[in-house]
Amino acid sequence: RQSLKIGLVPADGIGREVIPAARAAIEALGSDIPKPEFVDLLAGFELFTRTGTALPDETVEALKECDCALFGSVSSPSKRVTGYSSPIVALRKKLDLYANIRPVVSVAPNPNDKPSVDLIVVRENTECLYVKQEEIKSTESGREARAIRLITERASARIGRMAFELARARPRKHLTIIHKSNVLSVTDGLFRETVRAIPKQNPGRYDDVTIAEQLVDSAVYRLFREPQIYDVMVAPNLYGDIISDAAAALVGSLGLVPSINAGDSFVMGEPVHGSAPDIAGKNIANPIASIRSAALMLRHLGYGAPADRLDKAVDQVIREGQVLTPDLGGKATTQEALDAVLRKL
Ligand code: NAD
Ligand code: K
Ligand code: MN
Repeated sequence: RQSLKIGLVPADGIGREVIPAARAAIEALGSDIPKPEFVDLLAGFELFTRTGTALPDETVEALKECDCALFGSVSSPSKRVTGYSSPIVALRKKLDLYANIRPVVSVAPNPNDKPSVDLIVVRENTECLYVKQEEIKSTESGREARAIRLITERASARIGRMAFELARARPRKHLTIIHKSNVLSVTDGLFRETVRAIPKQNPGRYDDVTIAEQLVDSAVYRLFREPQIYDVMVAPNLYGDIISDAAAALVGSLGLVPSINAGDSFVMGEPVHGSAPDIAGKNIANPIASIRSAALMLRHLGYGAPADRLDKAVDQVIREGQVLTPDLGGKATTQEALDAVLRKL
């Protein structure tokens, strides 16, 4: 590659503060990566309120021309708004980004120590309740709402393979399958059974991977009590969403946790957090989740060394504890936290 075409979709709220920070961090990598060429793209609820579309076709088409992308966050209202639908949920489907990979890692106090939390949530990214097929009707006893929860063998198998591949590449090689098939024996039963069948379909490949499974509620409980038992966790969409926010609390802030939305031919980095309306516009959002998302994206594309450089710079800033944003107990602005990372680079 001569250059790296990177689509930038900051979208709403603090997305507009943290995605420019990630861009600056990528630029600071210099000749470690092919020359980045950024493409600014629109999406989001604010765009919807101005123009009536949350995800313009031009944005989707432009992304298809990019090598990779970074997405910020959208402000999806909790009340139904006619004509609006979350652009990030739509983008994951349109670009077939079927895996949401969310490493949650604490920074060890000493560079030679092991982090106390070091796990990856592998979240299925296209189905489950996020197919958003909901309906409501009036009955004699009041309104009744239902939703379809779709679990397919195809999507469960591909997310399962992704999880096994990640597990076998890690030192501990341990995979936990998260489900609730004691109650949802048909849907979660299919997810569990499909993931479990993967080693048999790939004889020898996953012999070193140890497999555990856990009901989602007790998994959250154990996550808080003994996070060190987890290595790679694979889950249907909604459970994966919830577990990763919960795990973020263990490492200090949602503002630290990155992700990539990955498919077979495209990758989009994205901080796990949302648009944080409570702090938006104040220049105090933590840019680290987005900088780490850029690192994950680069690593996924094969640029492991520059990705490590970014991660090391971030770790140093956290460890030194001098320039931290308020979510981590500090007083730094987004720009000051970014500058601290850039200095380490
Ligand atoms: P949120 O993740 O936006 O915020 C939760 C809490 O964490 C808030 O107190 C916020 O200030 C804090 N926080 C989050 N990111 C931070 C950062 N980088 N630095 C410092 N503090 C940070 O979740 P929410 O408040 O439940 O949702 C707000 C909006 O975001 C909603 O409209 C929701 O739909 C949307 N959302 C979008 C995405 C996405 O874009 N993929 C994900 C989650 C939520
Ligand atoms: K986000
Ligand atoms: Mn979430």
